[in-house]
Amino acid sequence: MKFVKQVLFLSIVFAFALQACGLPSALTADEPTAQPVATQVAIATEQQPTPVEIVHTLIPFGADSKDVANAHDNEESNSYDSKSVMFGDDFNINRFERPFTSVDMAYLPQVDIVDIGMTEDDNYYYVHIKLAGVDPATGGANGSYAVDFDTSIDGKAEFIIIAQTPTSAEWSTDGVSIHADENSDVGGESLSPDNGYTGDGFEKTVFNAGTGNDPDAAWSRFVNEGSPVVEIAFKKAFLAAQPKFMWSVTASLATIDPTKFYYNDTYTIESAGSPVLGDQYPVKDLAGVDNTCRLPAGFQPTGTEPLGCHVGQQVIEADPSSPSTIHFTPIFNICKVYPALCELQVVQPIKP
Ligand SMILES: [Ca+2]
Ligand SMILES: [Ca+2]
Ligand SMILES: [Ca+2]
Ligand SMILES: [Ca+2]
Repeated sequence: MKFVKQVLFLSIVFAFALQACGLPSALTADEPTAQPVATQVAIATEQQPTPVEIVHTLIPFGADSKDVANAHDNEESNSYDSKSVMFGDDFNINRFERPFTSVDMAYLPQVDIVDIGMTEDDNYYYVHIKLAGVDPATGGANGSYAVDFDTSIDGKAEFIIIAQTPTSAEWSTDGVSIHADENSDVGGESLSPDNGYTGDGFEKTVFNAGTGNDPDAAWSRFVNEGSPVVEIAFKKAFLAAQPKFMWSVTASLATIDPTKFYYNDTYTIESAGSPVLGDQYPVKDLAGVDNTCRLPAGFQPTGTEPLGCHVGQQVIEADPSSPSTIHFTPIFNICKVYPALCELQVVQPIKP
């Protein structure tokens, strides 16, 4: 009991010392003591991190960059009146073609991917995402646009870059973030739906709107000259140790949550609904989403890469009838293979 009283007394002293901080010295002359004041300073330091000014030194250029790969995605702009799709949506292999609102199946051209491509120059990879149209209300690309990188080439991505509502025709880091799956649990056990997925997806945010060790790591812009195109630039230096990967693109009207990105693990086929006429029609909780097959960068595909796009006459798509046969590399620690990527650290930006 005596101990409790002492603690209570010390707590009162401490609370009073905090309150007394801003008072005139005459009123605080008798107040104790050194230790509570020291504690107070520590708390104040913790709550108010020193803001860091973002200074860019390398800005993407984009023009004259050379082709890495490109592909076409299903387009719904000529057939959306049917409020359904025939191709490009297969829940079992995490492929989606549903640029429609939930249940009503109203068309959302700003998240209907038509073509994707990657180019490169000395400093950056550039991902080009051509959309079927813009948001009729704003004339813009009001969605989340993401590119995910499968550096172990097993169908499971190791990190993702998300560009949220890119508005500027100039390159900007605003709304651009990078998230890594350090503990290798994206996608669960296999490409098949995991019943009751409990992983944390891409849990490690390594870049956010230009904050961090490298403020020039990732950028986006929205160009609408003839066709609406979202572009995402990513510094090549981070993959220099092993510049070989597969990549794909996702567009979503809802903000993409990097911890819940493999939708066939985080939704059930019943809750997701489907744009294909049948038992699960129409689209339900998983609405306004489009994604693409995977393209190679830095190597010639062998034809066995999971979820690969068709290349010329060669079919390199995984067999959708047996996705359970595709199992992921057991442990692929992105932060060990590409340490520079994970050494990016998100810090508090200066408030305008
Ligand atoms: Ca698609
Ligand atoms: Ca599409
Ligand atoms: Ca899975
Ligand atoms: Ca994870």
